[in-house]
Amino acid sequence: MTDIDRTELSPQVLNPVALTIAGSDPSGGAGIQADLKTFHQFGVYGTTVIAVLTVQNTLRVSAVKPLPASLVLAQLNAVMEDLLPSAIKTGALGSRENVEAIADRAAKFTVPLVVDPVIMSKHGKAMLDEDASVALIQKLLPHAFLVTPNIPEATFLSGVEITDRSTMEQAARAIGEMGPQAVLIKGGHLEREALDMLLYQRRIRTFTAPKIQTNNTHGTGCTHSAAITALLAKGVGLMEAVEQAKDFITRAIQTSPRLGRGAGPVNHFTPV
Ligand code: PXL
Repeated sequence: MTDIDRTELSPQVLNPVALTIAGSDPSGGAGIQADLKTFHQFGVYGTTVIAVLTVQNTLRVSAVKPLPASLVLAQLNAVMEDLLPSAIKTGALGSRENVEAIADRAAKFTVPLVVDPVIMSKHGKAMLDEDASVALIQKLLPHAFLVTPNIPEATFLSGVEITDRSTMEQAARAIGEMGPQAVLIKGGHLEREALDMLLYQRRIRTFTAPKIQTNNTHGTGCTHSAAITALLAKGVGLMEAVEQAKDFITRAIQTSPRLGRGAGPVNHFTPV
């Protein structure tokens, strides 16, 4: 077998770059920290724009402090002029000003944008106020390639109460009308099975996994959407990316390391 001379390959091929614009979770399980660990696990070089600082651990979220939009944009400019991400995701953005500033820039992104519409933390703490949520719907979603709400977020965005496949599809189509090219509703909050539903090019596809009974699901949404973003950054097609990311997050929940005294993180060391 001949060795590949890695110096001949461009760094972009060896390590695609992904960017996350999100909130910091000092306990390391969610937000920017989860995104970076996930990008790394998929062999993707992670870059970050911090939009919100949270004070939290596995037991509680005690503060959510959005950064000024000027500072968020300055971070974004620093990354974008230099590192050329091939996929971008947003998580907790914290304020209407931040949502609008990012949406403005997203209009000019030429790579896929994954919007994880973080509105509420697992502990029920608001991560985005009403004003900012309206801006997210009206200004950011139209620039999204993919939006990845869980059931409560999909219900909030669409106004459809989701109880089964048919209402899930109704919600997905309603969110699709808001402008993203694709919608993935994640059914981890459903009772029987973790059924995710993807709407893409008007067609519905479902992805199922057994529901895992565990309290250790902190950062599941961030990790899941970061996995999809990493795969898109590597040039994997959407359907394949959604399927592979579902498999990754299922195994990451199954093997959660039981860290912390509350809702612990998923296993970011899960093999890809
Ligand atoms: O999982 C949503 C989420 C996203 N981003 C940050 C968070 C949380 C939930 O706690 O803290 C920073």
